[in-house]
Amino acid sequence: MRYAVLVTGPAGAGKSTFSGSFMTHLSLSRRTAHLVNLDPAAAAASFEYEPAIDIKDLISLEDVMSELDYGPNGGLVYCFEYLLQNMDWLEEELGGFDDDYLIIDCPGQIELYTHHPFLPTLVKNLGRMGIRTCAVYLIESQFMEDKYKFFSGVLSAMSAMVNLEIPWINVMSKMDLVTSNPEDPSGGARNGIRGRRNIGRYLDPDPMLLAFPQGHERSAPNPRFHALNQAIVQLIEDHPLVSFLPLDLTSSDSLETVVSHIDYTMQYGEDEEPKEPHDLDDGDFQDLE
Ligand SMILES: Nc1nc2c(ncn2[C@@H]2O[C@H](COP(=O)(O)OP(=O)(O)OP(=O)(O)O)[C@@H](O)[C@H]2O)c(=O)[nH]1
Ligand SMILES: [Mg+2]
Repeated sequence: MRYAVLVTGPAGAGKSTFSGSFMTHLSLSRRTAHLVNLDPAAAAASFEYEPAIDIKDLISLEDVMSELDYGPNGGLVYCFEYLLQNMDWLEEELGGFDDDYLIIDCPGQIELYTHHPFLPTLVKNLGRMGIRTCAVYLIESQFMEDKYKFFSGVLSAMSAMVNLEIPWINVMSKMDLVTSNPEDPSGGARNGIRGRRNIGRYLDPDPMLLAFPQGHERSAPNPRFHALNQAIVQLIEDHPLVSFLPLDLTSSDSLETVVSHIDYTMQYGEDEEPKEPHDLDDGDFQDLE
């Protein structure tokens, strides 16, 4: 059985950094993993590990921009469309990896997750090749700075989830930036991020955070926005899938927890049959006779 983890999320969420730490974690656990880079704009220096498969071997943003005169955003869309038309390239590259674990580092363009057909097509192709795939969606702890930023993060995660329809884990990355000092009277506000005593409300969202506009808790909210906010609150309340696992890369326990959730979500190793005695050659019992 082959497994693939799509590491997704908005720009700068920490996808490449997490992919590197994930690789290290698996190799320390004596598991073989390969890094796949799907970001045609990624600088070689951004990888802790050399990617085993790299979209830049097929097409790079730099070439598209210089040769076709595209700007950076149009150029990226061109690269993804080019990859979609050349899925056989990816299939061939992936063909060499049996029984392995692929960590697929995705680009950070938000349109890839909300409406572009690139990832759904990729996921379909992986499924057809018998690769069990799950997605990890990272948003960074700065999203907890205020509730509006936070809910835009939640909604982007939900939008990506409905676009992909595969097993899914949301992760709140860069938790090392959140102060751990409960005595800190600013509650972490010095860093612009809430302290740990408040983060429970964010990791397991309390939809009522959105029910009143900021700074207007006591005054009557604009009825039209109030109705919209209530509808969003209801949606999030009815949708038990949107909660976040905290990820602090300075703690190996934290990484371990995220990896075990990924394994569980993908049912990693469940198909490996335990070796029953009757599966063994007769020769194996010689010493017992
Ligand atoms: N403090 C802290 N910084 C981090 C962490 N993870 C990543 N960063 C920093 O955040 C920035 C972006 O990290 P990347 O891993 O490149 O993020 P990315 O999601 O791959 O970015 P794009 O590919 O450009 O979308 C870098 O400056 C990292 O050093 C983390 O766990 N803690
Ligand atoms: Mg990256």
